[in-house]
Amino acid sequence: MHSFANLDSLTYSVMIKHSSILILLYFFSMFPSELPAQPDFVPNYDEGQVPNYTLPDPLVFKNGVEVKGELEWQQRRAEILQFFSSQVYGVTPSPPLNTKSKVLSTDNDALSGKATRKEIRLFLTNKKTRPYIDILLFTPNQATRPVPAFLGLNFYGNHTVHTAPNITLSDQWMRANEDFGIVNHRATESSRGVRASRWPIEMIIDRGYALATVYCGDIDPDKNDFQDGVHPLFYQSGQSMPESNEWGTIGAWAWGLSRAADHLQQEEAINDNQIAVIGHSRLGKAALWAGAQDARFALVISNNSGCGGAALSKRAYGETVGRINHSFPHWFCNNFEQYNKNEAGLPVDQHQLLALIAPRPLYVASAEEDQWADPRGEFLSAVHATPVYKLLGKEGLPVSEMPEIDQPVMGTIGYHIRHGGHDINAYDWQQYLDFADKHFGSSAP
Ligand code: GTR
Repeated sequence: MHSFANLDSLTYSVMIKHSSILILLYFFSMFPSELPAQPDFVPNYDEGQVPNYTLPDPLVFKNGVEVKGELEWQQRRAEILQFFSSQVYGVTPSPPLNTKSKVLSTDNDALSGKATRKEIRLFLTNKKTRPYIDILLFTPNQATRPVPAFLGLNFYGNHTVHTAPNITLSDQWMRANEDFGIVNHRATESSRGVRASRWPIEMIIDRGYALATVYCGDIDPDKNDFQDGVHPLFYQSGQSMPESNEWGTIGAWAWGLSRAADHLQQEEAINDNQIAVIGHSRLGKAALWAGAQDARFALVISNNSGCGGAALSKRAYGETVGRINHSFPHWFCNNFEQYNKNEAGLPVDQHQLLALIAPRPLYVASAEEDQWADPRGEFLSAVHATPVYKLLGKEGLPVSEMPEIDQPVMGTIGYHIRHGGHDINAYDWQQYLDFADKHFGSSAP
């Protein structure tokens, strides 16, 4: 740090003259992506300031006709899905034909002999180069029949979910995080196991479940370009960016989850009718979108997914559509920008995304201190998806009042708000395991 006494007089006078600019520049350098471009955004955390809004009814067609039975729901469902596809997440292309897989490693004696750990690489083209998707899979050794599985993306590489030294260290671009041993956007040895608290693998295995995870950046690194993930595989000649209605990064992540499911269906240790998709935060948005599009996901879990995930956009509480599109311009399709500061103009809301998952079991979880993700908005979304579950003969969410902290409720839709902040931890997983037991039957050996 310079002291003023060491500066020559010219520098000193320039500094005095421009002191306000310097202070501002210093201030902006502390919050590089936050302040300069959107200085006017102040999140609302006051229930009293939530705008009046009317939620579109999932059981009424765009033309005003009411949905009365299952058949009509299928048509209405297609209408809603079409809107989310072309206006929110962007249209997903169909899978490439040449997916091939290769087992990179197998350890039959993982977790002190409790599990088998495998790494499987899914090649998406005929080449051996990226993009490819590495699946890290743990299956319980004690199982006597195929077991249900949880599948979820991770933020910083498969090697971050467990401390084992022989899990392949990702060499793909990562978000900066020196605390996690990510240096120059690449993982280092010191990042092994840094996210283990989010993946209580032993508990999952002890309960008789398999766990599969994929680094989201294998599918598309989390940055605002569309060059080094899967998007270029689908470009028309001359194209270098998705069109306004084509998939963004969340769309790609959801697609990648489906490709991982393609593989899990081939694994003999796994019951392919019992694959649950799970995700935290931005990856929770991806899990919901994957669950909405791909009915092979027999159970869907959204952990603190917030804006563009489970939370109702029209409440504009915490993170808003304008804010998320500003901070993460690559997550959604460009058409979604029409609703920046215009949530009232949205002909859908996120409860309809949840309704697309009906009648399959769905769990939405919030955290008390995670107001940015709007816990009440996440809860209300589950409430307003419930009529669709009911139409299909399922219970949906069993309550209409928000439960107390750490008091989970579990119908066909489950919900909890736990104490603490934005995270996924062992408490959350315990609820998901209980919820999966409830719907799949216990798998405990
Ligand atoms: C925040 C973002 C949220 C959420 C979160 C996360 O910065 O505003 O929508 O996705 O990141 O993924 O941890």
